[in-house]
Amino acid sequence: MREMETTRPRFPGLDGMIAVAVALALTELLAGFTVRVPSAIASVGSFMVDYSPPAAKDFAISVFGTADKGALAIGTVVVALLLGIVIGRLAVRRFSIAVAAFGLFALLGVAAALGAAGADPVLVLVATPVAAAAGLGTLRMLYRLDAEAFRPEEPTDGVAEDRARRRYLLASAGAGLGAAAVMAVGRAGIIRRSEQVRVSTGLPVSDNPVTAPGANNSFNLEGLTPIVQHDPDFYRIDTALVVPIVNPETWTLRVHGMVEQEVVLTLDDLGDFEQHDRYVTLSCVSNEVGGLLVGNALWRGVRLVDVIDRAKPLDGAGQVVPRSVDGWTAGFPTEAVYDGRDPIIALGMNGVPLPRKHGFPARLVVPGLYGYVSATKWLTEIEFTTWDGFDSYWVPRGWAKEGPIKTQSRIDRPSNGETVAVGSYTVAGMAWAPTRGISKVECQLGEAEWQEAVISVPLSDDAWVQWKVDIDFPEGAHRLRVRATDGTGETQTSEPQSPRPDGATGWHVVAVGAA
Ligand SMILES: Nc1nc2c(c(=O)[nH]1)N[C@H]1C(S)=C(S)[C@@H](COP(=O)(O)O)O[C@H]1N2
Ligand SMILES: [Mo]
Repeated sequence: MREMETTRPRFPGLDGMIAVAVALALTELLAGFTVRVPSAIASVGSFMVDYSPPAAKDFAISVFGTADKGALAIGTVVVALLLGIVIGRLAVRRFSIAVAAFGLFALLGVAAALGAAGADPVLVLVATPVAAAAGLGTLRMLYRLDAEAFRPEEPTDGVAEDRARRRYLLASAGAGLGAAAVMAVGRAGIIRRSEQVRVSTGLPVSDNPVTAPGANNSFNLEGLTPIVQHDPDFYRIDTALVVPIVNPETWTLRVHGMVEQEVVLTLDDLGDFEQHDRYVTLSCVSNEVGGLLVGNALWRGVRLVDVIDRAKPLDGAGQVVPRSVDGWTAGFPTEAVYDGRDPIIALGMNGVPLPRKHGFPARLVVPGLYGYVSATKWLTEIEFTTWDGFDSYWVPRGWAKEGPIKTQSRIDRPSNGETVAVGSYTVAGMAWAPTRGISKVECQLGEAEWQEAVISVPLSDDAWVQWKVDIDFPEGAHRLRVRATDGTGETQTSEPQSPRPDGATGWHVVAVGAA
């Protein structure tokens, strides 16, 4: 039994794991220095997402939801480390297995990285194999020290063995911790660089949007949502488990498909178009009645129609399909470009270039349509096709093909379950019906008469409003509800419906105690 172990390493799995960590950390470090080498973790992560079964992906999205998608990066690292354990154990017998595995890692890394926007092929071709070679070298070294440390047949006074073990411990711990530190430095570099690049693009920055009259909290009430929401308070929803880092210098927007003239524009080209500022409220179709997946911002950018006029869509091109750098698609009727809602390709949000999580360098904002059919972030393509010719990302997953935003209202204060003092209390909240505007908001305590609320000066018909109304609360437990009427005179339906397939309906109700 003992003889069979001879000079084999005792912890080949651990050795393999550390070796993989070293290789990954090196690619991450390089990616931290230059945007021209994409992060291997991000590339492999997106690769896994692209090639995982849709059900698994939907599951991950529903689990992680709006949470920070650092989860996928961590998941990718964990999977890679587990693979490292397998490689380490297999390669004990034949080192060529490790060579093949790391070679494959390099090949996949190169393939994934070259697919990423803004990658420099030469740098990628050099960097990835170097990282793989470093991983292999680490494995070879650890195997040797490992085997020496636990050589069973050595007649020993204990001293040499102790020294060998210490050497192995130092080498493995050093390589492992070193890899973790290098990876952290790389990550931090990636994030810092992408921020620098974003801020230095010289993209149009609007005059201070929050000084516009009524642009903030018109009523100055505690607990009431501000009218203009700033990142990071602005909700975030997307399928991007790793937030894409787009290099604005190499980014392009291609308008193609059923058009007379294919058009390719750089960010500078877009900067040459006339810039427009629009307050538009964006809502997620998944927003429950009373939910927080809705927000309002000042978007600055180029009118979609100005860009599309250059391409000249053909007759029958009934659908606009905006696609992101990571392949996500929305889809909406071409009519929406011309019917007066005037969608924009936004480059700025609230006076600064689009934050990365909200689609840097460009996204679509189409007033009156839920985000899932319209608001493509990290936009890179606009394709024209027929209405029936394509179903965008969420449509085959059980959501409606058309997604007009429904009129909604929400009570912000008091919050559900809150107890207020007996007597008069100012109830307040938000209401929205993008493109139609809000004409009336009413509140009802129990079965009492509906009371009309005061509405803030609307920033536009596309933007939500704040509302408030003083209500007299007698002692006891109450039910308080709200309903809004849009600019066409239609009151939101009281009929409750869940978000799937085309947006929740019903009146927001909160339970309030008065004492
Ligand atoms: N590239 C991309 N764009 C996307 C999505 C996405 O998953 N990927 N999700 C859409 C959905 S469902 C919504 S509600 C809005 C949310 O935009 P926000 O995160 O800026 O609030 O983005 C839309 N744009
Ligand atoms: Mo959404």
